[in-house]
Amino acid sequence: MAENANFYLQLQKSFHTANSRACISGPDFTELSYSELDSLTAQTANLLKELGIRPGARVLVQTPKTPLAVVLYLACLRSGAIYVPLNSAYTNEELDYFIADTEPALFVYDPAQGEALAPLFARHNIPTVLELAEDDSGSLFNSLIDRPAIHQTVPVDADDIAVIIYTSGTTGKPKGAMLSHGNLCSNALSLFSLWDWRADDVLIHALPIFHVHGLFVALHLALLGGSNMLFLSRFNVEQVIELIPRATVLMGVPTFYTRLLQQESLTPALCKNMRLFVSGSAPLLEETFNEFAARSGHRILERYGMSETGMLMSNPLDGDRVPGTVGFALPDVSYRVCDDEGNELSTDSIGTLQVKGPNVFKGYWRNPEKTRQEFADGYFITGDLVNIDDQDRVSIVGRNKDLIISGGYNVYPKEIELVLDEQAAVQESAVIGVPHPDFGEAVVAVLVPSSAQKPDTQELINTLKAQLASYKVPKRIVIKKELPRNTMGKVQKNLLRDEYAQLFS
Ligand code: MCA
Ligand code: AMP
Repeated sequence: MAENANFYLQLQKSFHTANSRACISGPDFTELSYSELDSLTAQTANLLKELGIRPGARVLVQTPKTPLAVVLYLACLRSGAIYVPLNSAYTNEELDYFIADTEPALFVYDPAQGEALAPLFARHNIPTVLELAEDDSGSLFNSLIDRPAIHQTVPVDADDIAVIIYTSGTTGKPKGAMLSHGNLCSNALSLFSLWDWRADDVLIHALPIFHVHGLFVALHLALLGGSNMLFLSRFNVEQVIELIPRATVLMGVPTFYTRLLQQESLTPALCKNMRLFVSGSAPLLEETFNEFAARSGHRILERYGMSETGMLMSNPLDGDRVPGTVGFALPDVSYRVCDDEGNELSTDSIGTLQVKGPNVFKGYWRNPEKTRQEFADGYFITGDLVNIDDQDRVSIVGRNKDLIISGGYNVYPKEIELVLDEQAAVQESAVIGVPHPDFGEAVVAVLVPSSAQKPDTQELINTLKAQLASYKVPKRIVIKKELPRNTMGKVQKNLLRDEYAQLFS
């Protein structure tokens, strides 16, 4: 019989070694040791079993970031259930789609949202719902009492799905990227070795745990190391400054670093125990890299990845970290660069990056058509435009997809344009990203009104806020008589981006 490829078993090796060492520490809760974490995941996995959550069943999760939320994720791995984390900013409209698409056996939610969720619970037949509040209280916690703290981790194949991460798309509807136990394990082990992770590393964990960066890269490395995490429910720059002297590693999106740079207390002396600052999820500006090096004494390590693939490229731990580049392919990642027709180019040309490796996902949930479209000859088409130098160092120079990255969150313009175009006051819209000093890029909507009367932009913002997560809502709406178009009739967003490039400067 094939070996049990459950990723939890890989993590559990370090849990046993770390034993009474602190795993999760934080300002708002009692410290959790590795042996306590292991027992709690066993109790939770036993609960899932009693609730009839079978391997392959979906567990949909939209909760605050707490220690028990980490336990729930690990318990899903242990049970062979498919964990589906959702951004806590998603509105009911967005949730409705995720519930219908995943047909969850269990939905774990924040009781603070309970009343608002009632219509959704009435509309969908979800077999079990449980609460998980920001202080870890609620029916999930209450249901664990008296559950046995021993659980036989469910056997899975490396290709069995562990997690579905939703990512939006150019057509507007989010798609669920299916990541297997093998995907998670290979990527975590690669990074663990590449970044020379140590048991005595102390990680400041200030990222959300519903995306790849916080859930996989940060959490997995700390757990594999049996290391201590200083766990914050969200990024708070003052708290991070306070924690830096006790920590060795911080992982963040570029906004973390631009906000840290605004703190006078950021000095080489403050950062003397740190060994690694990692940035990813969005481009890190060269000026941020340089300023941070001067102010902290550390050269940020920038790496690049995607929800569908986990991490793909990384600047070196030892050796030159070059600003504006994302470094080299991880050892088990192979790639090619192609033109728009899919013809392979020599690596010194600019083209779309395509990748292959044990980290590449198994396809989109219930969407074989989309999966087929995004692969070519076994390579996943990233949609990122790259340039690779003669040393094999990769720079992301653009995107072949209409995507805005705001504070590390991906925003697909189409999703917002669809809502705007439905409004009576709007004839047509174009949503673009423009440079923003805090979020890197900010969402801006350019509108052509349907009548001579100017639309009430605040009303439009309120309409958008009711339907879309707040980070997707434009930071500014501008009105124009018409949108620039090329001879094919396509809106020339590049011209709009140029026109409004200074909007936030
Ligand atoms: C919050 N707001 C935002 C964002 N975050 N608006 C645009 N972009 C954002 N990222 C909204 C809030 O809803 C609020 O709106 C207003 O902006 C002010 O919020 P603020 O308090 O400043 O925000 P915050 O709570 O401090 O959050 C900013 C943040 C956060 C710390 C940058 O967005 C964050 O943690 N981002 C990390 C995202 C991440 O983990 N990405 C990894 C994806 P209002 O006032 O109207 O309510 S994984 C990935 O991309 C790949 C695989 C990879 O390579 O890692
Ligand atoms: P997601 O869809 O959330 O997985 O976001 C993945 C996308 O984020 C990639 O396709 C890139 O466009 C972008 N990305 C991630 N890391 C970086 C980086 N270091 N530099 C530039 N873009 C990045």
